[in-house]
Amino acid sequence: MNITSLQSHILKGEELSPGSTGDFTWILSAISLAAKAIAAKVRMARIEDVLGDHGGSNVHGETQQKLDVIANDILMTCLGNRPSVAVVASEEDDQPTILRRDSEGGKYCVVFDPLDGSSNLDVSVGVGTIFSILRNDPSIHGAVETLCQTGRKQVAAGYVLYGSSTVFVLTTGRGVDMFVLDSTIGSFVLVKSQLQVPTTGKTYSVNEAYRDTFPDGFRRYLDWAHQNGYSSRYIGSMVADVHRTLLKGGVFLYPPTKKNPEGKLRLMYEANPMAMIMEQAGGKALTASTTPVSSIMDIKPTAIHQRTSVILGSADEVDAVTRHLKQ
Ligand code: FBP
Repeated sequence: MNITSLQSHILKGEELSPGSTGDFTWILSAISLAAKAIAAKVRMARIEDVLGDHGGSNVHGETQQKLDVIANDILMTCLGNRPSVAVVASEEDDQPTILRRDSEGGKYCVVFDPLDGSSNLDVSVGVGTIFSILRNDPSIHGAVETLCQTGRKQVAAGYVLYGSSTVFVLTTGRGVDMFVLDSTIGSFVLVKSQLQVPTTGKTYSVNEAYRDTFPDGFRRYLDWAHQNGYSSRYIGSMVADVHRTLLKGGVFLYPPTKKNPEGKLRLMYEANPMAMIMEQAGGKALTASTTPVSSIMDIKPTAIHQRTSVILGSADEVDAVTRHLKQ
């Protein structure tokens, strides 16, 4: 039986990069270790009684779930043990954390959303971890300045979906690979390499409850989709909605709304990593927070927790949305 583990797959990838030192592989092994620990916590959450509010709120003023804090601690610990990580930033922390400075090494930085969609935990709906790996530039001293690189600068990006199975989807800029956690051997096993998103898919994914506060173009698109036999799927957990879109085709949208005129989802650790995955899989990832609509990965960030609107998925379906935005 031919089993390719995440570790061996990454090591093989390293052979393709002359001069690679293994630092990068070490970081990905930290993220996969953290993912296994978080998966176990999510699965046992109701039994171990770690569901519900933590009692505090995060920098976004959102109620923090107990598991948000647990997942954040697990990732911080696993990444903190890796000498090649200089700076980390999390959705749950107001400020980035500098782990190592200049001469202490640290070639890379990691930004992440430890538990995306955590408001769905209580009802056992799929949640996920999203991460983005960037290079550290020791000539830049400020942690925020170091991290504020466009999505095009991402060295790798991915997510872990804690759903009916635990799925790890990764890109290092050479296509998209999918792994599933085989708990009998405790390893993420390669199940699909060079994954391509279908070019079309008659499914849109958006919270239509906010429809009346969307810009006109999005409302025109939804009317057109209704008249053209589209179906709607919305879980309310970005990782789960994007994963379905990646495998089945369609489009995932989070437009500007009255409540979030610049969009709700966070650029650095939600939109950028998902955009890299989608583009590497042959899809598209755009934002309507710029005029004209542009690629999410071309946005120059100015803040760690900045938000953006999101239109991503199958190339033809993203084009169908933008056609209506331009009218
Ligand atoms: P967090 O849970 O990490 O804050 O993520 C935000 C999120 O839950 C996404 O996963 C999801 O796509 C979106 O917000 C749902 O928003 P809404 O409830 O407004 O539709």
